[in-house]
Amino acid sequence: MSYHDDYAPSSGTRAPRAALSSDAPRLDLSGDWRFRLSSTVDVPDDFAAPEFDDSGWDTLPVPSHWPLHGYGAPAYTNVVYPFPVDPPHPPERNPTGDHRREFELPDGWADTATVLRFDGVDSCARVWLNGTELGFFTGSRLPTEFDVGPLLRPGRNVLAVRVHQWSAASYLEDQDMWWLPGIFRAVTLQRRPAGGLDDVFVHADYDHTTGLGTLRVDTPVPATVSVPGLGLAALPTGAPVTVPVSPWSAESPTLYDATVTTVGETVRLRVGFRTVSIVDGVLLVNGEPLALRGVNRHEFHTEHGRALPRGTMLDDVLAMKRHNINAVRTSHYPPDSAFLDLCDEYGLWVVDECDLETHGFELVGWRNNPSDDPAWLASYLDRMRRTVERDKNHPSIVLWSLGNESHTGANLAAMADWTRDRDPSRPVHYEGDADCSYVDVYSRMYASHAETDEIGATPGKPFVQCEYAHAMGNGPGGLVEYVELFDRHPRCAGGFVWEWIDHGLRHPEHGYAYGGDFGEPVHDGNFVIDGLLFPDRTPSPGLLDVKKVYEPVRFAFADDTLTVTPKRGDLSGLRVEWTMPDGTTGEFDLPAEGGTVPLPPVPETAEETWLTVRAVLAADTPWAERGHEVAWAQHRLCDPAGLREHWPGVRPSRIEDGITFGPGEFDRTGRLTSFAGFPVGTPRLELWRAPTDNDRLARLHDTWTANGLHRLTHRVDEVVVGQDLLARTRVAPAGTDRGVRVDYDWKSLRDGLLLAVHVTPEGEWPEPIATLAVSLSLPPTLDRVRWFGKGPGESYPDTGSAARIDTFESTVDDMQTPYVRPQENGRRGGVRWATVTDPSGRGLRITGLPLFGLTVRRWTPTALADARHPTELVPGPTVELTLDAGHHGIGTASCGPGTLPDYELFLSETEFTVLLEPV
Ligand code: IPT
Repeated sequence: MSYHDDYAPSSGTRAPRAALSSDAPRLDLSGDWRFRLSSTVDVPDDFAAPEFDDSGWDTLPVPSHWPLHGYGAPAYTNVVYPFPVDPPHPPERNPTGDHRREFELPDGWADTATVLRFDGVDSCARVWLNGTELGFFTGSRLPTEFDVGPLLRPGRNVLAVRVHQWSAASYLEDQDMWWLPGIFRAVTLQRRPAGGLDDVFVHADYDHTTGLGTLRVDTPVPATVSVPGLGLAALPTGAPVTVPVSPWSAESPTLYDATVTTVGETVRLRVGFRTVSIVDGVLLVNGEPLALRGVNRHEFHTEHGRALPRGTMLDDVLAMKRHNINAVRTSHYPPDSAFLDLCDEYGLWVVDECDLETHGFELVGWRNNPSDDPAWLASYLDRMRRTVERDKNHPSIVLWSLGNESHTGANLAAMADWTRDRDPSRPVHYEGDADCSYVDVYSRMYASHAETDEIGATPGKPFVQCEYAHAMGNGPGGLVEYVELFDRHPRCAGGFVWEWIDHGLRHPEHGYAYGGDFGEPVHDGNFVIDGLLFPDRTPSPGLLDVKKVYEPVRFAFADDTLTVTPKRGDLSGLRVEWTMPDGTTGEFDLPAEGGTVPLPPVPETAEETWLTVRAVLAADTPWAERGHEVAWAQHRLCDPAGLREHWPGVRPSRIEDGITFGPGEFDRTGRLTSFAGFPVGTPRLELWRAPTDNDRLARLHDTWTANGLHRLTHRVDEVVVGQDLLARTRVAPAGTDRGVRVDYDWKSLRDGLLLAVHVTPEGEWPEPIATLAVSLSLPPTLDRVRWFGKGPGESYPDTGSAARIDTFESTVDDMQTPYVRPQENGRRGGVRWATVTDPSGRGLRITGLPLFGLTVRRWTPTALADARHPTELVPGPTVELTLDAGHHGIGTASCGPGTLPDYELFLSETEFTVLLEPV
């Protein structure tokens, strides 16, 4: 057995310790390294010799993943291991990257203790300095240090690192993400001064009953601690001191700068005081119930994979704060420490998860799962120790998580025991411990609403949904109802949406790649595209919905009053203002704890009028500027009777080869051929949509295609030309006797034509349909859209919390949501009226009686369904206008529950009416 197929996690490494910001000199070894890739481990290791000639090698930036720099290719699998399950053996084809880096030792560094630190290498590395082997290590997202002082020499030094993509440790790293080997986090040399400080453990508790904080800093050698902001100077470490403090919370992340000093070294810390506790099954911080409104975050960058630029980490934190997200689960490994520093600084509750997942064993019935095999115990403990020791000083971390999807077993229990012993101040989380025999909180993933409700109502340990609301493609649906349950049940500490960002790798042909796009023989397709951010970090509609449902403010309207209450924190940093559609605005004066205020006067108007109330930042904060909208709500002030009058104006009349009726021209069979002078395709019934990921993975799509919804045929049975024009049709797919009677009843109204569509099912339709709509083809120049309804973004029956009612303007092209895998998207719900016009302003106006869903696109649902990437969507010769009376909800059945019963759509006898007028 050699090191890469051994159970042992490492050799020659130092004991894990806290990530510290020290005044001891350090040398960053990032930059261009020499690189050579081999396809097996079986290559001579002579390259480690300082005199080895690497002039024929390539250059590779470090940190990086070599498959993202043209060596081999990335591969994506979720659960399945991309190699035979035969632990601890990695596959024989084991891409091996040899890395070499020469560096000059800074003056004065020779003959002093020095540590070589790797913050992350995927997955197994063997290291030499100046030709002497230091050892090897595994644990891709965990830090490793070696003592190298005696090996350093003045002037030129040569570091050689051999990295294997696969190792025994790969069995412990089966997270749902791209397989991306490489030295992907920093490599540094850190001088260790004599009398230095190797480790620090900060204990900073807060007693909410007294307002006092207790600080104790433990150090392995005598040291002193100073916290100028608390008037503490040069106190000995190891002894507690109690002083009045402001506590740390995600809403108000007060940090105190501190220094810890020994004779040889000073370490800078940022201390946050908070106490995590569990009382009567409720998870508390500083005595307040914790309301985790979280997301799962993988480290991902479309070009750099998990080698994240610093700026990207800040972008993530700012985007989370701006979208009312207050918690992160670091799925499924500790992130770069710099990210945790940002969580401390900006305020996010963190569940810090160990780098562990053995999910692929599920596919072999969990046989030989490492979690219960003593051979792996040392590796499990090693991973947890490296997690906790590195991250123990972050106030943002409120739970330790043992890992993800590794079933259960004694090794996990041992990790939990060790953790509790080392750090009793934070509860332990692990979703796989179903009966909570070794964890402190009950955790589930994708529990349905009904189950969440039931768990919430049953006494027990605090309940966390470590994953819920799978944000794959269009969706997630059902968010509002989840958050209502979290708000309702004290036992529910909240949850973490799966997941933060689509892992779409930039690709020259496809735009963004997902599984299979690099020719992987085994892969899981676009299951890696399930984030709230698109791969380039633009927010998806799902993130905007999350922002709405995670709002920290509640608005409740009564007849002529509004009650505003904080859901988290208080209102002190917010200004609550109102606007009317006519532009009048005002401000409410509210105390920090909230209150009730009278509504502004109702304007005199016959139009439907909505009052919009917004809570915005009253002053700049570190994460957003003054005026940033935190929460909002709308209230209808005037609801006009609607358009009910019907007066016969012109009558339809037969002409030579068709029928003319007001602005409409019809063929002899009653099919609309032009409207207001524009050639159009007649309205035709639609029952299908291009499947969303949720539809596909729930097999709802299979039901729809089996039922032929995507291949309806249309037959005209009768045309009646009288006062009105009535075309009676039957719509049905081939091969079945089920069908739909559809009567298109055209009447003259105002300048236009009122179309009433009567739908009557024939035969049994027991399964849901995708939509109930009519589509018309318009000339491609009609691409300007204005509407009064929900917007500006898309909404479906169970999504679109972020959409508000207003008048919006856009274009057909801008109304498409660019899901990485094309699917149904871009519908605007609750539309009262819309105009679709050409650049000169001519076109048609559609008025709903009362409301409709509006979709416009340059391709058919079939083209949308067939495309695997947006680059395959080619504009067709028409603009397809779809007016719907309903859609089946979106749900989250790609992983989790489907559409809630309230949002299901079944075919039943229906009539829906729109008025078409020329513009
Ligand atoms: C769950 C995983 O924990 C997560 O990593 C991700 O794969 C997610 O599914 C789906 O995207 S596990 C699943 C079996 C519930």
